[in-house]
Amino acid sequence: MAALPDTAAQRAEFYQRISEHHMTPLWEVLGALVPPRPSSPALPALWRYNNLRPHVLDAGHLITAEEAERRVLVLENPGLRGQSCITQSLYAGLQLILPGEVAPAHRHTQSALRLVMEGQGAYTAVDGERTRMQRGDFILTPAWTWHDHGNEGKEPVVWLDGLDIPLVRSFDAGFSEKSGITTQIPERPEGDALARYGSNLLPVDYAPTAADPARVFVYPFEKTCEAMRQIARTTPDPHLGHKLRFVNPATGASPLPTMGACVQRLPAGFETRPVRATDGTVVLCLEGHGHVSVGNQDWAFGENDVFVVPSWHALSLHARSDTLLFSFSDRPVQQTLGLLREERL
Ligand code: 1HN
Repeated sequence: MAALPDTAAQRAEFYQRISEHHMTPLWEVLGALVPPRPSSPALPALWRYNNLRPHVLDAGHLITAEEAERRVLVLENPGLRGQSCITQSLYAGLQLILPGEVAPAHRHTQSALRLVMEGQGAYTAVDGERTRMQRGDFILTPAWTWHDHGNEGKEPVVWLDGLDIPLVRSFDAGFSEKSGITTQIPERPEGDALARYGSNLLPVDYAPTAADPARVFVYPFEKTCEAMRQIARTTPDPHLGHKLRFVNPATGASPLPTMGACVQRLPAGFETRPVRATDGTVVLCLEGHGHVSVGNQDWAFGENDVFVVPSWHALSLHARSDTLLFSFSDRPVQQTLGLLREERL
């Protein structure tokens, strides 16, 4: 029942009075604070790489990687413009590095992941070890690790960055530091971390603690493809197709504490049953093409297209050809906090 006119006026006057003391009535906001189910301000959205690519390359004419520190075009959720967010907890952007350029070494408490989309010849260095970036490689920059990038090749290199920036911002726990050196001098040969920590082997005296960053920091596309090719010979799950999550091979835990990542393969013609989950998810199409439906939106998608599935929006996928998708979300945080809910419809 609506309040009587004089009651409404009295309440408004009361709200005014208490406002001076920095107080506000809970009953006016309770429903929004504690919704019966997630009702995200984030919207489903899809970014077509063919439309983005020319603008990403244009940025290369306007600013150098070194001047920008990181030359990135942020993918802003249309429901969250101005906040540098793709979901309420996650940031995503497309980074460009041109031949001969470097992006100087720095570190921050925000964790980053990268998925290489295009181009050959770039490297990234994490805490003294380089890896050459190949298309489809999944690369980690754990919190507070030194990292820099460079392009020693002949082509522009573009990758998707995912960071937990909004999450760290919600804790007001952000620190960053620029290194005195632009480019880290390699302390170990390329491939060292993968050999020591990612080959079903571990150094005999290695006992990681919860706070230690993952030592493996690259998941080569070749290895991911080989695993997916192998499991594709079995029957796909009706909701997921063939879907695996990336792990820290030394612990089996998520490679980053704040962001989980998966690879999913759908055979040509396969249509998934709808799934909804509380972890808003960013998806990148690595191979193939198809149709995606998110809530009541749907789009065709193809190679290098990126789309976002906000919390509690039903997702279903229809592969028109053999399709490989990379995705990331804040799932490990929600699992740790006991918040994750998932419904297979
Ligand atoms: C960052 O350090 C990178 O290292 C990319 O490539 C994007 C966005 C915000 C803050 C730091 C990188 C970033 C970032």
